[in-house]
Amino acid sequence: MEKVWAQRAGLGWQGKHTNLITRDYGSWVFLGEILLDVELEPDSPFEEDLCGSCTACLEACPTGALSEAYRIDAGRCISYLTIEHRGEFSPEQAGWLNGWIFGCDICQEVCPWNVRFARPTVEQAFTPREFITSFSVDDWLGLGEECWDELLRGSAARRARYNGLVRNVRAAGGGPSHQAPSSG
Ligand code: B12
Ligand code: SF4
Ligand code: SF4
Repeated sequence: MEKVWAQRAGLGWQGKHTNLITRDYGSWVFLGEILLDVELEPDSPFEEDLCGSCTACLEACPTGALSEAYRIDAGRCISYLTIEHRGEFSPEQAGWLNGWIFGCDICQEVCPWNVRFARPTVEQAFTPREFITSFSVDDWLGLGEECWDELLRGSAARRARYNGLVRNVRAAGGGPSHQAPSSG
């Protein structure tokens, strides 16, 4: 329950897309914990909800996973489907990918807190590997398991496994392509 603990530790609030949003960086942050055997003075919980009347994420989600504010239907979320789902997609699920082959950031791309405050990381380990940004659908589909193993060594993207990635590319390649919103 990292989002709940982060809110209690004063880092921010859970937005209507359910991710934790910080005032300073928006929601494109990872959450982590350090376990200590030292007594610390706790910070105050973050008590505000700064979503206000905005509903941009709810409107932008293409699958209906955010049909209700602050609640996610994980089974309809592209992130779940492309990373965690095992086995083939049903025809309905295959039509939901919107061009994404690993994870989905649509609800966070449209969030005004990210549009205004998100900053690229300076952490080298988080920068995308070059081939990922230049691969075409055919490159992905032509990638054998050995190459996949080599190229994605040490990457979180391995979580989808080789078969899952190929399944995702097939389904996403056939669907409408994703367009990032223009900034501002
Ligand atoms: C399971 C999981 C998923 C699932 C479900 C997502 C979800 N929103 O629940 C799937 C696979 C869909 C997913 C997707 C993504 N995830 Co994820 N995921 C997790 C994980 C491993 C566990 C979350 C969880 O289920 N916790 C347990 C439940 C019980 O907690 P909870 O949902 O917060 O619910 C509590 C309250 O919110 C409240 N509550 C919840 N529902 C309701 C309903 C009612 C009626 C009420 C009263 C209360 C209530 O009560 C609960 C108990 O206090 C966390 C890491 C972690 N260990 O916490 C990352 C985590 C949440 N994921 C993260 C990320 C980055 C993503 C993606 C952006 C990845 C991507 N690019 O594709 C997407 C975003 C999708 C989205 N819109 O949320 C980050 C979020 C960072 C942030 N700023 O918040 C986390 C924290 C990982 C990390 N360490 O950085 N994820
Ligand atoms: S990550 Fe994508 S599919 Fe999941 S809730 Fe956000 S916009 Fe919807
Ligand atoms: S898009 Fe709007 S409603 Fe959704 S989390 Fe961001 S501020 Fe909140």
